[in-house]
Amino acid sequence: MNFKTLLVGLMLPTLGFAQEFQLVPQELANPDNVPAPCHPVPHERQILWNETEFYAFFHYGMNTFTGLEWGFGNEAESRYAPKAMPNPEQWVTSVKAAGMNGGIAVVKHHDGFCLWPTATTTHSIAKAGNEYGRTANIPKLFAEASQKHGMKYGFYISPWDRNSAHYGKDTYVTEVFLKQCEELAEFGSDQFEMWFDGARGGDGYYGGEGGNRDIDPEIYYDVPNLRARVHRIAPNCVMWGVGGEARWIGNESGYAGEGNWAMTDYMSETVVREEGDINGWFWNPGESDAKATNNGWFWHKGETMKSAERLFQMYLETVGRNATLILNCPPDEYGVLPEQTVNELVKLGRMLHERLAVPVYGLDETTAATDYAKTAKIEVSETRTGGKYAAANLTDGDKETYWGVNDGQLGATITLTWDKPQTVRYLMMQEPIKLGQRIKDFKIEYSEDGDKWTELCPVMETTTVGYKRIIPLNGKTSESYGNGYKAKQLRITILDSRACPLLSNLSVY
Ligand code: FUL
Repeated sequence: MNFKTLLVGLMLPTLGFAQEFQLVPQELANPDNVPAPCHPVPHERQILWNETEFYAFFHYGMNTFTGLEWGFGNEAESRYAPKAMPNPEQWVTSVKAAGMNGGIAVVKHHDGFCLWPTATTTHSIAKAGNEYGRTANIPKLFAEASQKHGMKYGFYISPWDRNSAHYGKDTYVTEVFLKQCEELAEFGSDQFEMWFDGARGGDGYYGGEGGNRDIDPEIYYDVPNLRARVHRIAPNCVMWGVGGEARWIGNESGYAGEGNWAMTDYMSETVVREEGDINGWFWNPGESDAKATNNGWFWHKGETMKSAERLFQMYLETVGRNATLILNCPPDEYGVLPEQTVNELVKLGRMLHERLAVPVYGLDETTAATDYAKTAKIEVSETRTGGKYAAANLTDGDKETYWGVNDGQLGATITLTWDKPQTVRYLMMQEPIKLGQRIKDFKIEYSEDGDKWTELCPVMETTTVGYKRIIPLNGKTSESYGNGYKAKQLRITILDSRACPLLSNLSVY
Protein backbone atom coordinates (compact mmCIF):
# COMPACT_ATOMS: atom_id res chain seq x y z
CA MET A 1 0.00 0.00 0.00
CA ASN A 2 1.31 3.37 -0.88
CA PHE A 3 -1.19 5.90 0.47
CA LYS A 4 0.33 9.22 1.41
CA THR A 5 -2.14 9.84 4.18
CA LEU A 6 -4.43 7.61 6.08
CA LEU A 7 -7.51 9.16 7.48
CA VAL A 8 -8.16 7.42 10.68
CA GLY A 9 -11.51 7.84 12.25
CA LEU A 10 -14.61 5.89 12.85
CA MET A 11 -17.83 7.46 11.89
CA LEU A 12 -20.51 6.19 14.14
CA PRO A 13 -23.28 8.75 13.74
CA THR A 14 -25.96 6.12 13.99
CA LEU A 15 -24.89 5.49 17.57
CA GLY A 16 -24.99 9.19 18.35
CA PHE A 17 -21.23 9.54 19.01
CA ALA A 18 -20.41 11.75 16.02
CA GLN A 19 -19.38 14.74 18.08
CA GLU A 20 -16.84 12.58 19.96
CA PHE A 21 -14.74 11.78 16.86
CA GLN A 22 -12.24 13.78 14.87
CA LEU A 23 -10.56 12.99 11.58
CA VAL A 24 -6.91 12.46 12.44
CA PRO A 25 -4.54 12.89 9.49
CA GLN A 26 -1.67 10.52 10.01
CA GLU A 27 1.52 10.31 7.89
CA LEU A 28 2.67 6.84 7.00
CA ALA A 29 6.15 6.37 8.39
CA ASN A 30 7.69 5.32 5.08
CA PRO A 31 5.24 5.86 2.20
CA ASP A 32 7.87 5.39 -0.54
CA ASN A 33 9.34 2.25 1.02
CA VAL A 34 12.76 3.92 1.27
CA PRO A 35 15.32 1.29 2.30
CA ALA A 36 16.68 1.60 5.82
CA PRO A 37 20.27 2.84 5.92
CA CYS A 38 22.88 0.18 6.47
CA HIS A 39 25.13 1.77 9.09
CA PRO A 40 27.58 3.41 9.26
CA VAL A 41 26.67 6.07 6.71
CA PRO A 42 28.69 9.07 5.52
CA HIS A 43 28.25 12.66 6.62
CA GLU A 44 26.97 14.92 3.83
CA ARG A 45 30.43 16.52 3.52
CA GLN A 46 31.98 13.08 2.99
CA ILE A 47 29.57 12.38 0.12
CA LEU A 48 30.48 15.70 -1.52
CA TRP A 49 34.14 14.89 -0.98
CA ASN A 50 33.76 11.47 -2.64
CA GLU A 51 32.20 13.12 -5.67
CA THR A 52 35.45 15.01 -6.24
CA GLU A 53 36.95 11.58 -7.17
CA PHE A 54 40.18 12.72 -8.85
CA TYR A 55 42.21 15.77 -7.86
CA ALA A 56 45.75 17.08 -7.78
CA PHE A 57 48.37 17.52 -5.11
CA PHE A 58 50.72 20.45 -5.56
CA HIS A 59 53.91 20.08 -3.52
CA TYR A 60 55.58 23.46 -3.79
CA GLY A 61 57.45 25.57 -1.23
CA MET A 62 60.86 25.97 0.39
CA ASN A 63 61.94 22.48 -0.75
CA THR A 64 61.44 23.49 -4.39
CA PHE A 65 64.39 25.86 -3.90
CA THR A 66 66.63 23.90 -1.51
CA GLY A 67 66.38 20.59 -3.37
CA LEU A 68 65.24 18.82 -0.19
CA GLU A 69 62.19 16.62 0.38
CA TRP A 70 62.04 17.31 4.13
CA GLY A 71 63.53 20.65 5.16
CA PHE A 72 65.04 20.73 8.65
CA GLY A 73 63.33 23.99 9.58
CA ASN A 74 66.49 26.14 9.66
CA GLU A 75 66.30 27.28 6.01
CA ALA A 76 66.67 31.06 5.69
CA GLU A 77 63.40 32.59 4.45
CA SER A 78 65.38 34.34 1.70
CA ARG A 79 66.04 31.00 0.01
CA TYR A 80 62.42 31.00 -1.11
CA ALA A 81 62.88 33.06 -4.30
CA PRO A 82 60.70 32.04 -7.27
CA LYS A 83 62.25 32.74 -10.67
CA ALA A 84 58.94 34.20 -11.90
CA MET A 85 55.59 35.11 -10.39
CA PRO A 86 54.08 31.78 -9.20
CA ASN A 87 50.98 31.01 -11.23
CA PRO A 88 48.46 28.79 -9.41
CA GLU A 89 45.93 29.47 -12.15
CA GLN A 90 48.19 27.52 -14.53
CA TRP A 91 48.27 24.63 -12.00
CA VAL A 92 44.49 24.56 -11.85
CA THR A 93 43.81 24.73 -15.61
CA SER A 94 46.51 22.10 -16.35
CA VAL A 95 44.96 19.51 -14.05
CA LYS A 96 41.47 20.37 -15.24
CA ALA A 97 42.62 19.24 -18.70
CA ALA A 98 43.48 15.85 -17.17
CA GLY A 99 39.91 15.31 -15.99
CA MET A 100 40.62 16.31 -12.40
CA ASN A 101 37.97 18.07 -10.34
CA GLY A 102 40.14 20.00 -7.91
CA GLY A 103 43.40 20.15 -6.04
CA ILE A 104 45.17 20.50 -2.70
CA ALA A 105 48.07 22.95 -2.47
CA VAL A 106 50.84 22.29 0.07
CA VAL A 107 51.14 25.61 1.86
CA LYS A 108 53.25 24.47 4.81
CA HIS A 109 55.45 21.38 4.80
CA HIS A 110 57.45 19.91 7.70
CA ASP A 111 60.03 22.76 7.45
CA GLY A 112 57.34 25.11 8.77
CA PHE A 113 57.71 27.72 6.00
CA CYS A 114 54.28 29.26 5.33
CA LEU A 115 53.29 30.28 1.82
CA TRP A 116 51.03 33.02 3.15
CA PRO A 117 51.77 35.94 5.47
CA THR A 118 50.56 34.24 8.64
CA ALA A 119 50.21 36.06 11.95
CA THR A 120 51.59 33.02 13.79
CA THR A 121 55.26 33.07 12.73
CA THR A 122 57.78 35.14 10.81
CA HIS A 123 58.93 32.02 8.98
CA SER A 124 56.83 32.83 5.93
CA ILE A 125 56.77 34.49 2.53
CA ALA A 126 56.78 37.85 4.34
CA LYS A 127 60.58 37.46 4.46
CA ALA A 128 61.02 35.70 1.09
CA GLY A 129 64.12 36.33 -1.02
CA ASN A 130 62.48 38.36 -3.77
CA GLU A 131 59.42 40.33 -4.73
CA TYR A 132 57.73 37.38 -6.47
CA GLY A 133 58.02 35.35 -3.31
CA ARG A 134 56.82 38.12 -1.03
CA THR A 135 53.79 39.09 -3.11
CA ALA A 136 52.44 35.69 -4.21
CA ASN A 137 50.10 34.66 -1.39
CA ILE A 138 49.76 31.06 -2.57
CA PRO A 139 46.58 29.93 -0.72
CA LYS A 140 44.81 33.13 -1.75
CA LEU A 141 45.82 32.85 -5.42
CA PHE A 142 45.07 29.12 -5.45
CA ALA A 143 41.60 29.52 -3.92
CA GLU A 144 40.73 32.34 -6.33
CA ALA A 145 41.94 30.41 -9.39
CA SER A 146 40.03 27.29 -8.31
CA GLN A 147 36.82 29.25 -7.77
CA LYS A 148 37.24 30.95 -11.13
CA HIS A 149 37.60 27.61 -12.94
CA GLY A 150 34.94 25.70 -11.02
CA MET A 151 37.45 23.42 -9.30
CA LYS A 152 37.34 22.19 -5.71
CA TYR A 153 40.30 23.16 -3.55
CA GLY A 154 41.92 22.73 -0.19
CA PHE A 155 45.25 22.96 1.61
CA TYR A 156 47.93 20.68 3.01
CA ILE A 157 49.31 21.95 6.28
CA SER A 158 51.91 19.86 8.03
CA PRO A 159 51.09 19.44 11.71
CA TRP A 160 54.75 18.62 12.33
CA ASP A 161 56.70 21.89 12.31
CA ARG A 162 60.47 21.55 12.45
CA ASN A 163 60.96 25.31 12.61
CA SER A 164 58.72 26.23 15.52
CA ALA A 165 60.20 26.65 18.99
CA HIS A 166 56.74 25.72 20.32
CA TYR A 167 56.56 22.30 18.67
CA GLY A 168 55.95 19.55 21.21
CA LYS A 169 54.51 22.00 23.76
CA ASP A 170 50.84 22.92 24.27
CA THR A 171 51.50 26.40 22.96
CA TYR A 172 52.22 25.01 19.49
CA VAL A 173 48.70 23.65 19.21
CA THR A 174 46.91 26.64 20.75
CA GLU A 175 49.03 29.50 19.40
CA VAL A 176 50.36 28.16 16.11
CA PHE A 177 48.71 25.11 14.56
CA LEU A 178 45.01 25.69 15.24
CA LYS A 179 45.36 29.36 14.35
CA GLN A 180 47.11 28.48 11.08
CA CYS A 181 44.33 26.05 10.20
CA GLU A 182 41.77 28.78 10.86
CA GLU A 183 43.72 31.26 8.76
CA LEU A 184 43.66 28.74 5.91
CA ALA A 185 39.95 28.04 6.33
CA GLU A 186 39.38 31.78 5.91
CA PHE A 187 40.74 31.58 2.36
CA GLY A 188 37.41 30.04 1.35
CA SER A 189 34.40 28.62 3.14
CA ASP A 190 33.79 26.29 0.17
CA GLN A 191 37.02 24.28 0.47
CA PHE A 192 36.62 20.51 0.33
CA GLU A 193 39.54 18.98 2.21
CA MET A 194 42.33 19.89 4.60
CA TRP A 195 45.28 17.51 4.49
CA PHE A 196 47.36 16.59 7.53
CA ASP A 197 50.22 14.21 6.87
CA GLY A 198 50.99 11.49 9.36
CA ALA A 199 54.44 12.71 10.43
CA ARG A 200 54.59 12.73 14.19
CA GLY A 201 57.65 14.63 15.22
CA GLY A 202 61.34 13.79 15.39
CA ASP A 203 64.40 15.99 15.11
CA GLY A 204 64.37 19.56 13.86
CA TYR A 205 65.60 23.11 14.30
CA TYR A 206 62.86 24.09 16.77
CA GLY A 207 63.73 27.76 17.03
CA GLY A 208 67.42 26.96 17.41
CA GLU A 209 67.05 24.56 20.31
CA GLY A 210 67.29 21.45 18.12
CA GLY A 211 66.87 17.94 19.49
CA ASN A 212 64.03 15.45 19.19
CA ARG A 213 60.38 16.20 19.89
CA ASP A 214 57.94 13.34 19.73
CA ILE A 215 54.23 13.57 20.28
CA ASP A 216 51.18 11.30 20.20
CA PRO A 217 49.22 12.58 17.18
CA GLU A 218 45.93 11.16 18.41
CA ILE A 219 46.03 13.39 21.50
CA TYR A 220 48.45 16.19 20.78
CA TYR A 221 46.66 18.04 17.95
CA ASP A 222 43.37 18.46 19.84
CA VAL A 223 41.43 17.00 16.92
CA PRO A 224 37.88 17.68 18.23
CA ASN A 225 38.71 21.35 18.59
CA LEU A 226 40.54 21.39 15.26
CA ARG A 227 37.50 19.96 13.50
CA ALA A 228 35.07 22.31 15.20
CA ARG A 229 37.14 25.41 14.47
CA VAL A 230 37.65 24.62 10.78
CA HIS A 231 34.07 23.43 10.20
CA ARG A 232 32.71 26.62 11.72
CA ILE A 233 34.34 28.48 8.82
CA ALA A 234 34.38 25.81 6.06
CA PRO A 235 31.54 23.37 6.86
CA ASN A 236 32.18 20.96 3.96
CA CYS A 237 35.92 20.69 4.50
CA VAL A 238 36.78 17.03 5.11
CA MET A 239 39.56 16.71 7.66
CA TRP A 240 41.89 14.12 6.22
CA GLY A 241 44.17 11.76 8.12
CA VAL A 242 44.53 12.84 11.73
CA GLY A 243 41.24 14.76 11.27
CA GLY A 244 39.45 11.39 11.04
CA GLU A 245 37.07 12.06 8.12
CA ALA A 246 38.97 10.27 5.32
CA ARG A 247 41.79 7.77 5.57
CA TRP A 248 45.18 7.18 3.97
CA ILE A 249 44.98 4.19 1.65
CA GLY A 250 48.15 2.75 3.16
CA ASN A 251 50.61 3.18 0.29
CA GLU A 252 51.91 5.96 -1.95
CA SER A 253 51.91 3.85 -5.13
CA GLY A 254 48.45 4.68 -6.42
CA TYR A 255 46.35 1.64 -5.64
CA ALA A 256 43.58 0.61 -3.26
CA GLY A 257 42.62 -2.94 -2.38
CA GLU A 258 40.50 -4.67 -5.05
CA GLY A 259 37.88 -5.02 -2.37
CA ASN A 260 37.63 -1.73 -0.49
CA TRP A 261 35.18 -0.72 2.23
CA ALA A 262 34.64 2.91 3.19
CA MET A 263 34.44 1.88 6.82
CA THR A 264 37.19 1.25 9.35
CA ASP A 265 37.19 0.15 12.91
CA TYR A 266 39.24 2.81 14.63
CA MET A 267 41.94 5.30 13.81
CA SER A 268 45.00 3.45 14.99
CA GLU A 269 47.89 2.10 12.96
CA THR A 270 46.30 -1.33 12.84
CA VAL A 271 43.47 -0.09 10.63
CA VAL A 272 43.20 -2.17 7.46
CA ARG A 273 43.91 0.75 5.17
CA GLU A 274 43.92 -0.71 1.66
CA GLU A 275 40.68 -2.68 2.08
CA GLY A 276 38.85 -0.94 4.89
CA ASP A 277 36.75 -3.10 7.17
CA ILE A 278 33.33 -4.60 6.43
CA ASN A 279 32.61 -4.50 10.17
CA GLY A 280 34.08 -1.06 10.71
CA TRP A 281 31.90 1.15 12.84
CA PHE A 282 32.69 4.52 11.37
CA TRP A 283 32.71 5.99 7.86
CA ASN A 284 36.34 6.63 6.96
CA PRO A 285 36.72 6.38 3.17
CA GLY A 286 40.09 5.86 1.48
CA GLU A 287 42.15 8.40 -0.42
CA SER A 288 45.20 7.36 -2.41
CA ASP A 289 48.05 9.88 -2.62
CA ALA A 290 50.46 9.15 -5.43
CA LYS A 291 53.08 10.89 -7.52
CA ALA A 292 52.64 11.64 -11.22
CA THR A 293 56.44 12.03 -11.29
CA ASN A 294 59.13 9.41 -10.76
CA ASN A 295 61.11 10.77 -7.79
CA GLY A 296 60.20 13.33 -5.15
CA TRP A 297 57.01 14.95 -3.95
CA PHE A 298 58.67 18.30 -4.70
CA TRP A 299 60.07 19.23 -8.10
CA HIS A 300 63.83 18.77 -8.36
CA LYS A 301 66.12 19.08 -11.37
CA GLY A 302 65.99 16.04 -13.63
CA GLU A 303 62.49 15.03 -12.47
CA THR A 304 60.45 13.08 -15.01
CA MET A 305 56.79 12.20 -15.47
CA LYS A 306 55.16 8.79 -15.40
CA SER A 307 53.43 7.90 -18.67
CA ALA A 308 49.76 8.73 -19.15
CA GLU A 309 49.10 5.00 -19.56
CA ARG A 310 50.59 4.31 -16.10
CA LEU A 311 48.53 7.14 -14.61
CA PHE A 312 45.41 5.69 -16.23
CA GLN A 313 46.15 2.39 -14.52
CA MET A 314 46.42 4.22 -11.19
CA TYR A 315 43.02 5.78 -11.84
CA LEU A 316 41.47 2.35 -12.40
CA GLU A 317 43.11 1.04 -9.22
CA THR A 318 41.95 3.94 -7.02
CA VAL A 319 38.87 5.77 -8.34
CA GLY A 320 37.83 2.43 -9.83
CA ARG A 321 38.13 0.78 -6.42
CA ASN A 322 36.05 3.03 -4.23
CA ALA A 323 38.91 5.39 -3.28
CA THR A 324 39.74 8.92 -4.42
CA LEU A 325 43.02 9.71 -6.19
CA ILE A 326 45.11 12.73 -5.25
CA LEU A 327 47.83 12.85 -7.89
CA ASN A 328 50.90 14.94 -7.16
CA CYS A 329 51.98 17.37 -9.91
CA PRO A 330 54.74 19.55 -8.45
CA PRO A 331 55.30 23.11 -9.73
CA ASP A 332 58.92 24.08 -10.47
CA GLU A 333 61.14 27.03 -9.46
CA TYR A 334 59.21 29.28 -11.86
CA GLY A 335 56.02 28.50 -9.94
CA VAL A 336 54.37 26.65 -12.82
CA LEU A 337 53.87 23.02 -13.86
CA PRO A 338 56.65 22.23 -16.35
CA GLU A 339 55.79 21.54 -19.98
CA GLN A 340 56.30 17.78 -19.80
CA THR A 341 53.83 17.58 -16.91
CA VAL A 342 51.24 19.58 -18.81
CA ASN A 343 51.66 17.41 -21.93
CA GLU A 344 51.23 14.14 -20.06
CA LEU A 345 48.21 15.50 -18.23
CA VAL A 346 46.55 16.35 -21.54
CA LYS A 347 47.15 12.76 -22.74
CA LEU A 348 45.69 11.38 -19.53
CA GLY A 349 42.60 13.56 -19.89
CA ARG A 350 42.03 12.23 -23.40
CA MET A 351 42.36 8.63 -22.26
CA LEU A 352 39.88 9.09 -19.43
CA HIS A 353 37.46 10.77 -21.80
CA GLU A 354 37.78 8.33 -24.69
CA ARG A 355 37.80 5.16 -22.55
CA LEU A 356 35.52 6.00 -19.61
CA ALA A 357 33.61 9.10 -20.76
CA VAL A 358 35.10 11.17 -17.93
CA PRO A 359 34.03 14.79 -18.57
CA VAL A 360 37.20 16.70 -19.41
CA TYR A 361 37.40 20.41 -19.86
CA GLY A 362 37.98 21.26 -23.52
CA LEU A 363 36.79 17.90 -24.91
CA ASP A 364 33.25 17.64 -26.17
CA GLU A 365 30.83 14.73 -25.89
CA THR A 366 31.35 13.53 -29.46
CA THR A 367 34.78 12.15 -28.52
CA ALA A 368 33.66 10.57 -25.22
CA ALA A 369 33.42 6.79 -24.82
CA THR A 370 29.98 5.42 -25.67
CA ASP A 371 28.01 4.23 -22.67
CA TYR A 372 26.40 1.06 -24.04
CA ALA A 373 24.23 0.64 -20.94
CA LYS A 374 22.14 3.55 -22.21
CA THR A 375 21.12 1.66 -25.37
CA ALA A 376 20.70 -1.76 -23.75
CA LYS A 377 17.45 -3.41 -22.79
CA ILE A 378 17.87 -3.87 -19.03
CA GLU A 379 16.10 -6.65 -17.16
CA VAL A 380 16.38 -7.13 -13.41
CA SER A 381 15.44 -10.09 -11.25
CA GLU A 382 13.35 -7.86 -8.98
CA THR A 383 12.38 -4.26 -8.43
CA ARG A 384 11.75 -2.89 -4.98
CA THR A 385 8.12 -1.95 -4.33
CA GLY A 386 7.30 1.67 -3.70
CA GLY A 387 7.24 2.91 -7.28
CA LYS A 388 10.59 4.70 -7.19
CA TYR A 389 13.23 2.05 -7.78
CA ALA A 390 12.93 1.08 -11.45
CA ALA A 391 15.91 -0.29 -13.40
CA ALA A 392 15.71 2.84 -15.56
CA ASN A 393 17.29 4.69 -12.63
CA LEU A 394 20.55 2.87 -13.36
CA THR A 395 21.13 4.82 -16.55
CA ASP A 396 19.28 8.10 -16.01
CA GLY A 397 22.45 9.99 -15.08
CA ASP A 398 20.79 11.16 -11.86
CA LYS A 399 22.93 10.39 -8.81
CA GLU A 400 19.94 10.71 -6.47
CA THR A 401 17.82 7.96 -8.05
CA TYR A 402 18.59 4.26 -7.66
CA TRP A 403 17.36 0.77 -8.42
CA GLY A 404 17.03 -1.80 -5.67
CA VAL A 405 15.31 -4.94 -4.45
CA ASN A 406 13.07 -5.62 -1.48
CA ASP A 407 14.14 -5.99 2.12
CA GLY A 408 15.33 -9.46 2.93
CA GLN A 409 16.82 -10.04 -0.52
CA LEU A 410 20.61 -10.10 -0.56
CA GLY A 411 21.11 -10.97 -4.23
CA ALA A 412 19.85 -9.93 -7.68
CA THR A 413 20.67 -10.10 -11.36
CA ILE A 414 20.84 -7.35 -13.93
CA THR A 415 20.93 -8.41 -17.58
CA LEU A 416 21.75 -6.04 -20.42
CA THR A 417 20.82 -7.06 -23.96
CA TRP A 418 21.74 -5.35 -27.22
CA ASP A 419 20.22 -5.83 -30.66
CA LYS A 420 23.69 -6.43 -32.05
CA PRO A 421 26.83 -7.43 -30.10
CA GLN A 422 28.79 -4.44 -28.74
CA THR A 423 32.52 -4.32 -28.02
CA VAL A 424 32.79 -3.72 -24.30
CA ARG A 425 35.82 -3.21 -22.04
CA TYR A 426 34.73 -1.62 -18.76
CA LEU A 427 31.83 -1.90 -16.34
CA MET A 428 31.17 0.97 -13.93
CA MET A 429 28.79 0.70 -10.96
CA GLN A 430 27.88 3.02 -8.08
CA GLU A 431 25.98 2.46 -4.86
CA PRO A 432 23.89 5.27 -3.29
CA ILE A 433 26.31 5.51 -0.35
CA LYS A 434 24.11 7.79 1.72
CA LEU A 435 22.35 4.50 2.59
CA GLY A 436 25.65 2.78 3.43
CA GLN A 437 28.02 0.53 1.52
CA ARG A 438 26.20 -2.77 1.00
CA ILE A 439 27.29 -5.07 -1.85
CA LYS A 440 29.88 -7.65 -0.85
CA ASP A 441 30.09 -10.15 -3.71
CA PHE A 442 29.16 -10.15 -7.41
CA LYS A 443 30.11 -11.72 -10.71
CA ILE A 444 30.04 -10.63 -14.34
CA GLU A 445 29.26 -12.82 -17.35
CA TYR A 446 28.83 -12.11 -21.03
CA SER A 447 27.29 -13.89 -23.97
CA GLU A 448 28.24 -13.28 -27.56
CA ASP A 449 25.27 -15.13 -29.03
CA GLY A 450 22.68 -14.69 -26.30
CA ASP A 451 22.94 -18.38 -25.43
CA LYS A 452 26.31 -19.47 -24.06
CA TRP A 453 27.60 -17.54 -21.00
CA THR A 454 31.25 -16.97 -19.99
CA GLU A 455 32.38 -15.46 -16.71
CA LEU A 456 34.60 -12.39 -17.08
CA CYS A 457 37.67 -11.54 -14.95
CA PRO A 458 37.14 -14.55 -12.65
CA VAL A 459 40.48 -13.98 -10.89
CA MET A 460 39.72 -10.37 -10.04
CA GLU A 461 38.20 -9.78 -6.63
CA THR A 462 34.68 -8.68 -7.48
CA THR A 463 33.41 -8.04 -3.99
CA THR A 464 32.81 -4.39 -3.12
CA VAL A 465 31.27 -1.55 -5.15
CA GLY A 466 30.84 1.49 -2.87
CA TYR A 467 30.83 5.03 -4.22
CA LYS A 468 32.34 3.83 -7.53
CA ARG A 469 33.73 0.62 -8.97
CA ILE A 470 35.23 0.34 -12.45
CA ILE A 471 36.04 -3.17 -13.62
CA PRO A 472 38.27 -3.72 -16.63
CA LEU A 473 36.44 -6.72 -18.10
CA ASN A 474 39.67 -8.44 -19.17
CA GLY A 475 40.67 -8.47 -15.49
CA LYS A 476 43.85 -6.45 -16.10
CA THR A 477 44.31 -2.89 -14.91
CA SER A 478 47.68 -2.63 -16.70
CA GLU A 479 46.51 -3.65 -20.17
CA SER A 480 42.88 -2.79 -19.74
CA TYR A 481 42.29 -1.27 -23.16
CA GLY A 482 42.59 -4.46 -25.19
CA ASN A 483 40.33 -5.76 -27.93
CA GLY A 484 37.35 -5.93 -25.62
CA TYR A 485 34.57 -8.53 -25.71
CA LYS A 486 31.82 -8.76 -28.27
CA ALA A 487 28.76 -8.97 -26.07
CA LYS A 488 25.16 -9.46 -27.09
CA GLN A 489 24.39 -9.73 -23.40
CA LEU A 490 26.11 -8.82 -20.14
CA ARG A 491 24.89 -10.16 -16.82
CA ILE A 492 25.81 -8.88 -13.37
CA THR A 493 24.84 -11.18 -10.53
CA ILE A 494 24.96 -9.73 -7.06
CA LEU A 495 25.72 -12.74 -4.88
CA ASP A 496 25.76 -11.22 -1.42
CA SER A 497 25.13 -7.93 0.30
CA ARG A 498 25.02 -6.50 3.85
CA ALA A 499 21.42 -5.42 3.21
CA CYS A 500 19.17 -5.35 0.14
CA PRO A 501 21.43 -4.26 -2.73
CA LEU A 502 20.93 -0.85 -4.35
CA LEU A 503 22.70 0.71 -7.34
CA SER A 504 22.47 4.32 -8.46
CA ASN A 505 24.46 4.08 -11.69
CA LEU A 506 25.62 1.50 -14.15
CA SER A 507 27.65 2.17 -17.29
CA VAL A 508 29.33 -0.07 -19.84
CA TYR A 509 32.09 1.25 -22.11
C1 FUL B 1 54.08 12.56 3.81
C2 FUL B 1 55.20 13.61 3.86
O1 FUL B 1 56.18 13.23 4.79
C3 FUL B 1 55.77 13.70 2.47
O2 FUL B 1 56.84 14.62 2.39
C4 FUL B 1 54.64 14.12 1.53
O3 FUL B 1 54.20 15.42 1.85
C5 FUL B 1 53.49 13.12 1.62
C6 FUL B 1 52.32 13.45 0.77
O4 FUL B 1 53.05 13.01 2.96
O5 FUL B 1 53.57 12.27 5.04
